[in-house]
Amino acid sequence: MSEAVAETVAARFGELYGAEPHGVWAAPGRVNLIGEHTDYNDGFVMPFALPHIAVAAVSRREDGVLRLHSADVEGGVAELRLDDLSPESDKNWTAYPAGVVWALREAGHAVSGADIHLSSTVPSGAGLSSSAALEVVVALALNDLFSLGLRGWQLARLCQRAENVYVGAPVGIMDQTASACCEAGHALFLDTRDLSQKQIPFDLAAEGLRLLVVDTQVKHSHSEGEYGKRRAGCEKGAALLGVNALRDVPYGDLDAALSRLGDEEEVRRLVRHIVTENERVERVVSLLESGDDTRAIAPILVEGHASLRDDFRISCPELDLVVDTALASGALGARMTGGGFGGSAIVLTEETDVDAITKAVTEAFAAAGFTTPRVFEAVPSAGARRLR
Ligand code: GAF
Repeated sequence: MSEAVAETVAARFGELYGAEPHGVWAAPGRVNLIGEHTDYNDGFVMPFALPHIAVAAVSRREDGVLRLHSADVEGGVAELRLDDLSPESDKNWTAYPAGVVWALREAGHAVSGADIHLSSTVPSGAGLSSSAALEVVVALALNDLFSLGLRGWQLARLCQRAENVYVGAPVGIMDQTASACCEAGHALFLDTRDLSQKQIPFDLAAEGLRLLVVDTQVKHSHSEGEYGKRRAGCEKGAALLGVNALRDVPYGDLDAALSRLGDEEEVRRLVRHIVTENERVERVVSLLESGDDTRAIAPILVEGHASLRDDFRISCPELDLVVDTALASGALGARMTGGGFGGSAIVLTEETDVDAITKAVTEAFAAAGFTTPRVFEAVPSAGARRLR
């Protein structure tokens, strides 16, 4: 399948730029199994890659020009001069690939220009890391074409810098690392403090299980204020507690830490979510590593959703409706995934209950007057790679 996609994207590159591309690369979107908003607190996360990919056909240039085109956005080829790239100057989709070029050059890597055509199957604004997929596919292509020799986690760091500084969204490091480093059939246990990683086998089908993604179709964006407010609140909590990051508050010290926060009720809630969420990731990892029944992780997913809804306060009626309806229709576990305020939820279920749950959620959305959700099965897939 990837070969056919590479062929199509390369052919379109040829029409746009009048020559064969020097190569074609792919980078996936992700869902996060557990560990939400922990990544900018130096904590733990556990995403896996989706089969949905951003694909880039790219050729190297030597003349300081960057040309960009997307199959997914109306409009022609955008032409930029590398020397003119400057943070927060671009509010369009082109800021993601241009930001990566800017970040590579800012870090001292000799990138002298490129022609790029992009095409993505990662739903945008659905909390499935469509932006990270775009960034990582461009970073990987340039890494290869300019022989930069950077590893996956290094590309992820540069992509995060592009998004933080060039695009202006204060995101953590999870999505870019997931897109760059995930492996098929595995979830990625990532320590966001030092980016140490462990690939955890995650084969739901072997146990008669499925993981559904329910895209609520409620769009969200991290450059809007609420994500940044949560991040600032967590940083305030760490400062009040005298630690570098909330990662440094041990789970066993949570009550004492909360009492030290006195009447800072908002900060207390944020701290409680982060400290308990890190502990939930550790519990999920140890259950999966023990080789026990994967069903055992389901209640932890449900706890995680309650914490995001009640303490971190980033759920929304549509996400809550997915979780409540799925659980009432026989799902083993469910939670929102990603940044929140819309986007997607995940549902862990027996294979035999997939249809009933999909029907129940779709009907509940119709009854509530919400836009019809998009439901699909998530299979842990490969990370970023060269297709040709
Ligand atoms: C978004 C961000 F981009 C990630 O860095 C992470 O914080 C996530 O929200 C929440 O876990 O996807």
